[in-house]
Amino acid sequence: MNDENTSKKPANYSAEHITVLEGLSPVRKRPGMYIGSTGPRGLHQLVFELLDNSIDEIQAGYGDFIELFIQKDGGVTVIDNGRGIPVELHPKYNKPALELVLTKLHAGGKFSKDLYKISGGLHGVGLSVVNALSKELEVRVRRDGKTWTQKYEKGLPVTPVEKGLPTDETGTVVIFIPDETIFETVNFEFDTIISRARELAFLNPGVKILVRDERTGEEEFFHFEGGVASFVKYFNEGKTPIHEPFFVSREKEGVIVEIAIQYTKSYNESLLSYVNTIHTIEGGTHELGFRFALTKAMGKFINENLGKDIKISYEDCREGLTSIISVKVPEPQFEGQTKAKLGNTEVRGIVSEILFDSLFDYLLKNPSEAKEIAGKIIFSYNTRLAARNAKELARRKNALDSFSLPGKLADCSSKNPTSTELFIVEGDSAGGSAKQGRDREFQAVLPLRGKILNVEKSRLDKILQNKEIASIITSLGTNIDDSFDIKKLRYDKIIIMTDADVDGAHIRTLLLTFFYRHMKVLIESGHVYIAQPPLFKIKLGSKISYLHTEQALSEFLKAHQGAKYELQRYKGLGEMNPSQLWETTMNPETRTLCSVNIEDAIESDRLFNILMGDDVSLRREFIVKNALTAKNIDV
Ligand code: 0RA
Repeated sequence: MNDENTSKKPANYSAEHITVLEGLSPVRKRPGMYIGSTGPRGLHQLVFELLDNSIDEIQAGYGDFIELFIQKDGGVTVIDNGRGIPVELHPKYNKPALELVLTKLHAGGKFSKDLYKISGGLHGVGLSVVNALSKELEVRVRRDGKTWTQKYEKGLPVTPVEKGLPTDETGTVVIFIPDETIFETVNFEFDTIISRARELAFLNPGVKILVRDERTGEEEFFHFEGGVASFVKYFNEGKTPIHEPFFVSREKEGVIVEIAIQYTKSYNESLLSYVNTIHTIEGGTHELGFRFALTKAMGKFINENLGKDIKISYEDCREGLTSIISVKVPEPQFEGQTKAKLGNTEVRGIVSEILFDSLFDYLLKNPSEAKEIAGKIIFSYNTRLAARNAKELARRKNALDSFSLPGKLADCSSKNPTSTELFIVEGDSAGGSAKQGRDREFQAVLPLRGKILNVEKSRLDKILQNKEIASIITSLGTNIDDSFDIKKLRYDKIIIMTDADVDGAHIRTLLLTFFYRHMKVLIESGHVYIAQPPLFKIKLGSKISYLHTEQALSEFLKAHQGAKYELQRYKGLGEMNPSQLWETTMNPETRTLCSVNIEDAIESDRLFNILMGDDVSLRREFIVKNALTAKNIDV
């Protein structure tokens, strides 16, 4: 960065600082390019350009007031008490600087790139653009003890720069009448002009602006020492604020940041952001920094100073919030549809740092205000969470109610809910055997993935979000909790079929607990069963027997002492082929089923809590002990 590229203008400013690019014919050819349109907006843009020029001069530290008159003849006069536009001859062009400023695009040292410039104007082409689009324009400069005047028509000088009466004041006067051959309308609106004047007065504290409509005698005067803090109060008129505005004005790395915040009892959020006094309706990096810092400061205060432990988001901070953000950036990059979005990435961090520090400090130093604001935010947070939960529940229940059955369900042909059975089978391979071995007329099979085991550490409400559990609920058709309806049950028997090992016991516990907590009636009305696959297959000659317990095995061996036999121990359902599975576990003629009663389920629930606990050895012990303790009730 060179010396000139700072926030101060060179003290000695004269004609040679002015760089000249081109004449004004492009402006008259394509006015829309320079002022947006030739409609009412474009017309008023002429006035705004002049206001911006005078504001820039005052912001540079010269002068303090602007007077604006809408004349009876349809013209407008803008007066300021700045230094006055330089009038010296430019050495290269041999013309007064004043004339160059008015007749050349981009002419105007205060706007050339290497000098710091903060202006909402059209990159400094403002005055010459106004001149180009005016039927008549007169400029008067008071400077160096003298008065200087020059007149133009459609951008061309019709008089030289003329020296007038001596004066000890300084400043610039521009009087213009818009060219009605360019504009669709040349009628200036008082309201449009005063609202921009008011906005500029808020954004440039200290500047005094008088606006008078000579056509009607109406007059408004704006002067706000409070800057954006005054703006926020003005904006909140008619609402009920809950505290005096928070306000910060600081500079960092050449960027000036001014922010005012005031919460009201209204439900709406209003956020106005400005870059170099341009209203950035599309937001940008300054707004991002603002949102981030507001949320962070409020979150830190709520958690560290109010003893909460919550994670708020900007959404929670919006209700009743009115904020004005004004930043002044040396070289703004505007993006977006209407070029009304700030793109400079560095601004995000600058704004957020300044706001976070000052806002957190404010909260600490103003405890009663802080409590009011924080209370509002915590309330919003709770409301948002409750709404989200309700929505999630509704969504979940809807999904569970849905008519579409899970893809993994191999349903039975019969739709008679008093004679059908659903086998809930652990693992895809056992599921495959069960599907092949079943009687598809009345037996349905729903295989569960081992994934269900991973939920052991989850809370039960999390388990409800488990895909496997969801497929059970839709298969049964009953829904859960308050929405449970036994009349919608699609099967008579719900049969849990798991391996006779620790994992099998675990998954069974989980399922029983789930039924107990969310479908209690299903158990109470005796619809839930546990399949009893055999532990052993024993072959004596050509005779095959299946045994379910160790005890049965030793009795069998005692009874057939000395005989030659082949023994197979089943480690899982998957080791049986479909016909064996049918024969031993699924065929109602030969199988053993264990009916689950409410006590079993209560025990499962207790077990579940232990399984959820952190004591690994206790957990292990319980699983092993309870793996096969279900009472055998023949059905
Ligand atoms: C160029 C250079 C200087 C001031 C201005 C332009 C200037 C322009 C306008 C437009 C409306 N009011 C204005 N006031 C000043 C700096 C002159 C110096 O260094 O003395």
